Amino acid sequence: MMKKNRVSWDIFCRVVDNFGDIGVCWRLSKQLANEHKLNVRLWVDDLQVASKIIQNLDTSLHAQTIDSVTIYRWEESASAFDEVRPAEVVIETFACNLPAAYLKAMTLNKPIWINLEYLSAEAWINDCHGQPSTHPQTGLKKTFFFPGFNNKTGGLIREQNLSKTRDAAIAMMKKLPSLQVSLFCYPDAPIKDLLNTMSQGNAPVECFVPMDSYQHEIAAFFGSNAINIGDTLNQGQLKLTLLPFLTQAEYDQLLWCCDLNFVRGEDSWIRALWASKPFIWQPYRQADDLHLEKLEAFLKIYLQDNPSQILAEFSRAWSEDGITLSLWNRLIAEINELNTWTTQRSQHFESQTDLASTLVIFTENGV
Ligand code: TRH
Repeated sequence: MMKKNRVSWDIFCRVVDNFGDIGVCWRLSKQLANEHKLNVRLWVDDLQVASKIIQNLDTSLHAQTIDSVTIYRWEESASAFDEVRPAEVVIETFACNLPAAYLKAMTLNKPIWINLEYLSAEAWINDCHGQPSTHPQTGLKKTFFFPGFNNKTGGLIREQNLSKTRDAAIAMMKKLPSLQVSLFCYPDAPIKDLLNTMSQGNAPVECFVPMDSYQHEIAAFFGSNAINIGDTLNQGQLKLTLLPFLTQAEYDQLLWCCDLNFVRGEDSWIRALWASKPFIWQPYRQADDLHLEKLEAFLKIYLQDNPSQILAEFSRAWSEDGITLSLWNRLIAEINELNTWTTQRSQHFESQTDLASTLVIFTENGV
């Protein structure tokens, strides 16, 4: 079959909640533009939030190019897309619903239309990945594209040079006497219980917390009414430092230099996987405890054949408010063996085709 190289791509990102939507879209956009040499336009509805992730973004501009990606403010006005010719590939991320005028214009040049879904480890996505559907109003074909942890899915976002860069950075880091931990979670996590177990645990801990929405809980734990970026607070075995919200690249480096990482949502989850260190993932809370099903699905595929149960038990405790001192002491007692395991698991998933590549392959194969 003749391969057709479709070079113009439009990616639509609606910032729903937190940073993962734009975190994922920005990483993917840069990779498609710089590794696959595609002309990528990233349409974002909230440039204010996006500026936390996209360095040097000027939130006053309608259009600007950064890292070879042209970023547009996604204006909601009915006429905003009247003059916009759809790209050859349109990626609607997380079912964000395309602008009506743009969708109408798509009926003229009939681009490849992909709906990029949220990441999940659940088995059902294997059967749903790549499934087409016909848009009722326009008759256009839309394909559902699921990121995932095996080759029946679209794969995971991973830059080409990531593992080499990580390994070089880790090789330069010296082992410190205390356990180095990074903490990025949702405010509903049992933060005080975790800090309590760290302070009473069997080993000294240095915990690094990038600024987010739970510094009040952290300050309260230390009996302080406020904690500011750069502050270091001590209690028992615990020394905690509040960091600024880091760039994505800096955050990767934090994950690489820590012995244990607490992550959440979607993008930091996978960055922790690639950091190859032990990590505890907190899924975004959903109704009817669906997030716990997502957690179990991930633990099942990530921890298969691992003789120890501690990562699974601690992960459940973190999402279900069950943190105890004995769990913490078991986790840190096994941290070296766990690091060997997580390094192997990272290598396993690195052997999978990455998401940007599977998207390009899909669009080249003429759909
Ligand atoms: O911010 P999140 O909770 O976003 C989540 C996910 O998008 C999830 O899929 C969605 O359902 C939910 O929102 C509504 O977590 P996530 O996905 O890890 O995104 C955080 C981004 O922030 C990620 O790209 C990493 C980046 N980051 C930094 O750049 N600097 C930092 O200091 C930290 C802690 C994170």
